[in-house]
Amino acid sequence: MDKAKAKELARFLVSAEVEKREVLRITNDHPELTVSDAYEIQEQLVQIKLEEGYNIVGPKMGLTSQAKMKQMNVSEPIYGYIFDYMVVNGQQISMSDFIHPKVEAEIAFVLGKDIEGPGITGAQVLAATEYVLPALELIDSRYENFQFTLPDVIADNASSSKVVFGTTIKRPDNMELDLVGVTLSINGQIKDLGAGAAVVGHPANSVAMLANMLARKGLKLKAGQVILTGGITGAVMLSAGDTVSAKFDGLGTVDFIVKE
Ligand code: 0L1
Ligand code: MG
Repeated sequence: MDKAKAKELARFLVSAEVEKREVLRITNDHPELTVSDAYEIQEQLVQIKLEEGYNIVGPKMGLTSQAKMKQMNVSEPIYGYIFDYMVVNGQQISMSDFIHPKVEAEIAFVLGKDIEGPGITGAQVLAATEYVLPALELIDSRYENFQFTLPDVIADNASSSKVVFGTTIKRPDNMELDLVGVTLSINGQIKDLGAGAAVVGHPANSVAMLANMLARKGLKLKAGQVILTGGITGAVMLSAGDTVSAKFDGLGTVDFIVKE
């Protein structure tokens, strides 16, 4: 795709994010957009954020559950990026910072050394991991009614919006992360639950797939980055007044409240 066009579409999506305004899918006007074009738009979006002075906290994986992959008719997850301005300080978010947020419970990885694909395995990821921690990711598609095609959502930085990290950190050595159970409750009611295995069989597999996908672009995972591996639970819509709490076996809880 023409670089100028990719930049124009990235600017369109950034302005929708900044103005918290839902927009029509970019594939409405550009039905020819491929997945590769979409990643070029995402790269331009990342470049805009970096030029604005924001920093990358780490990449994230999306569409890692069988259900989401089936729904989007894909066999591979997608990736996007979490920036420093997306990290919630404290335990409160405001509806006015979003268009139509949803929350999903995830396990995040922090690597102790760089990992470069291709051919990376989950076992190699675990050996290179410094620690894991629980997280609640807030996704907020910029598209009308949270509906999109695969190129749309990739261009839109995989719906990334905010993230609330938990404070429990654990080395993964003695944990079976695929067996870690998670409940996601809103206002005291369990809305969804799952186990780490919901994330492409094991959250470390998700990081390995990410390393291998980035390698196609000549990129690698870097030590110190915080990597979101994908939803263990489904994504649940939020409303003002909600109290959100996720319990992770062996990894504590992550809580926040939703203000107007
Ligand atoms: O983090 C995610 O899994 C989001 C991926 C994009 C699809 C969505 O917005 O549900
Ligand atoms: Mg996610």
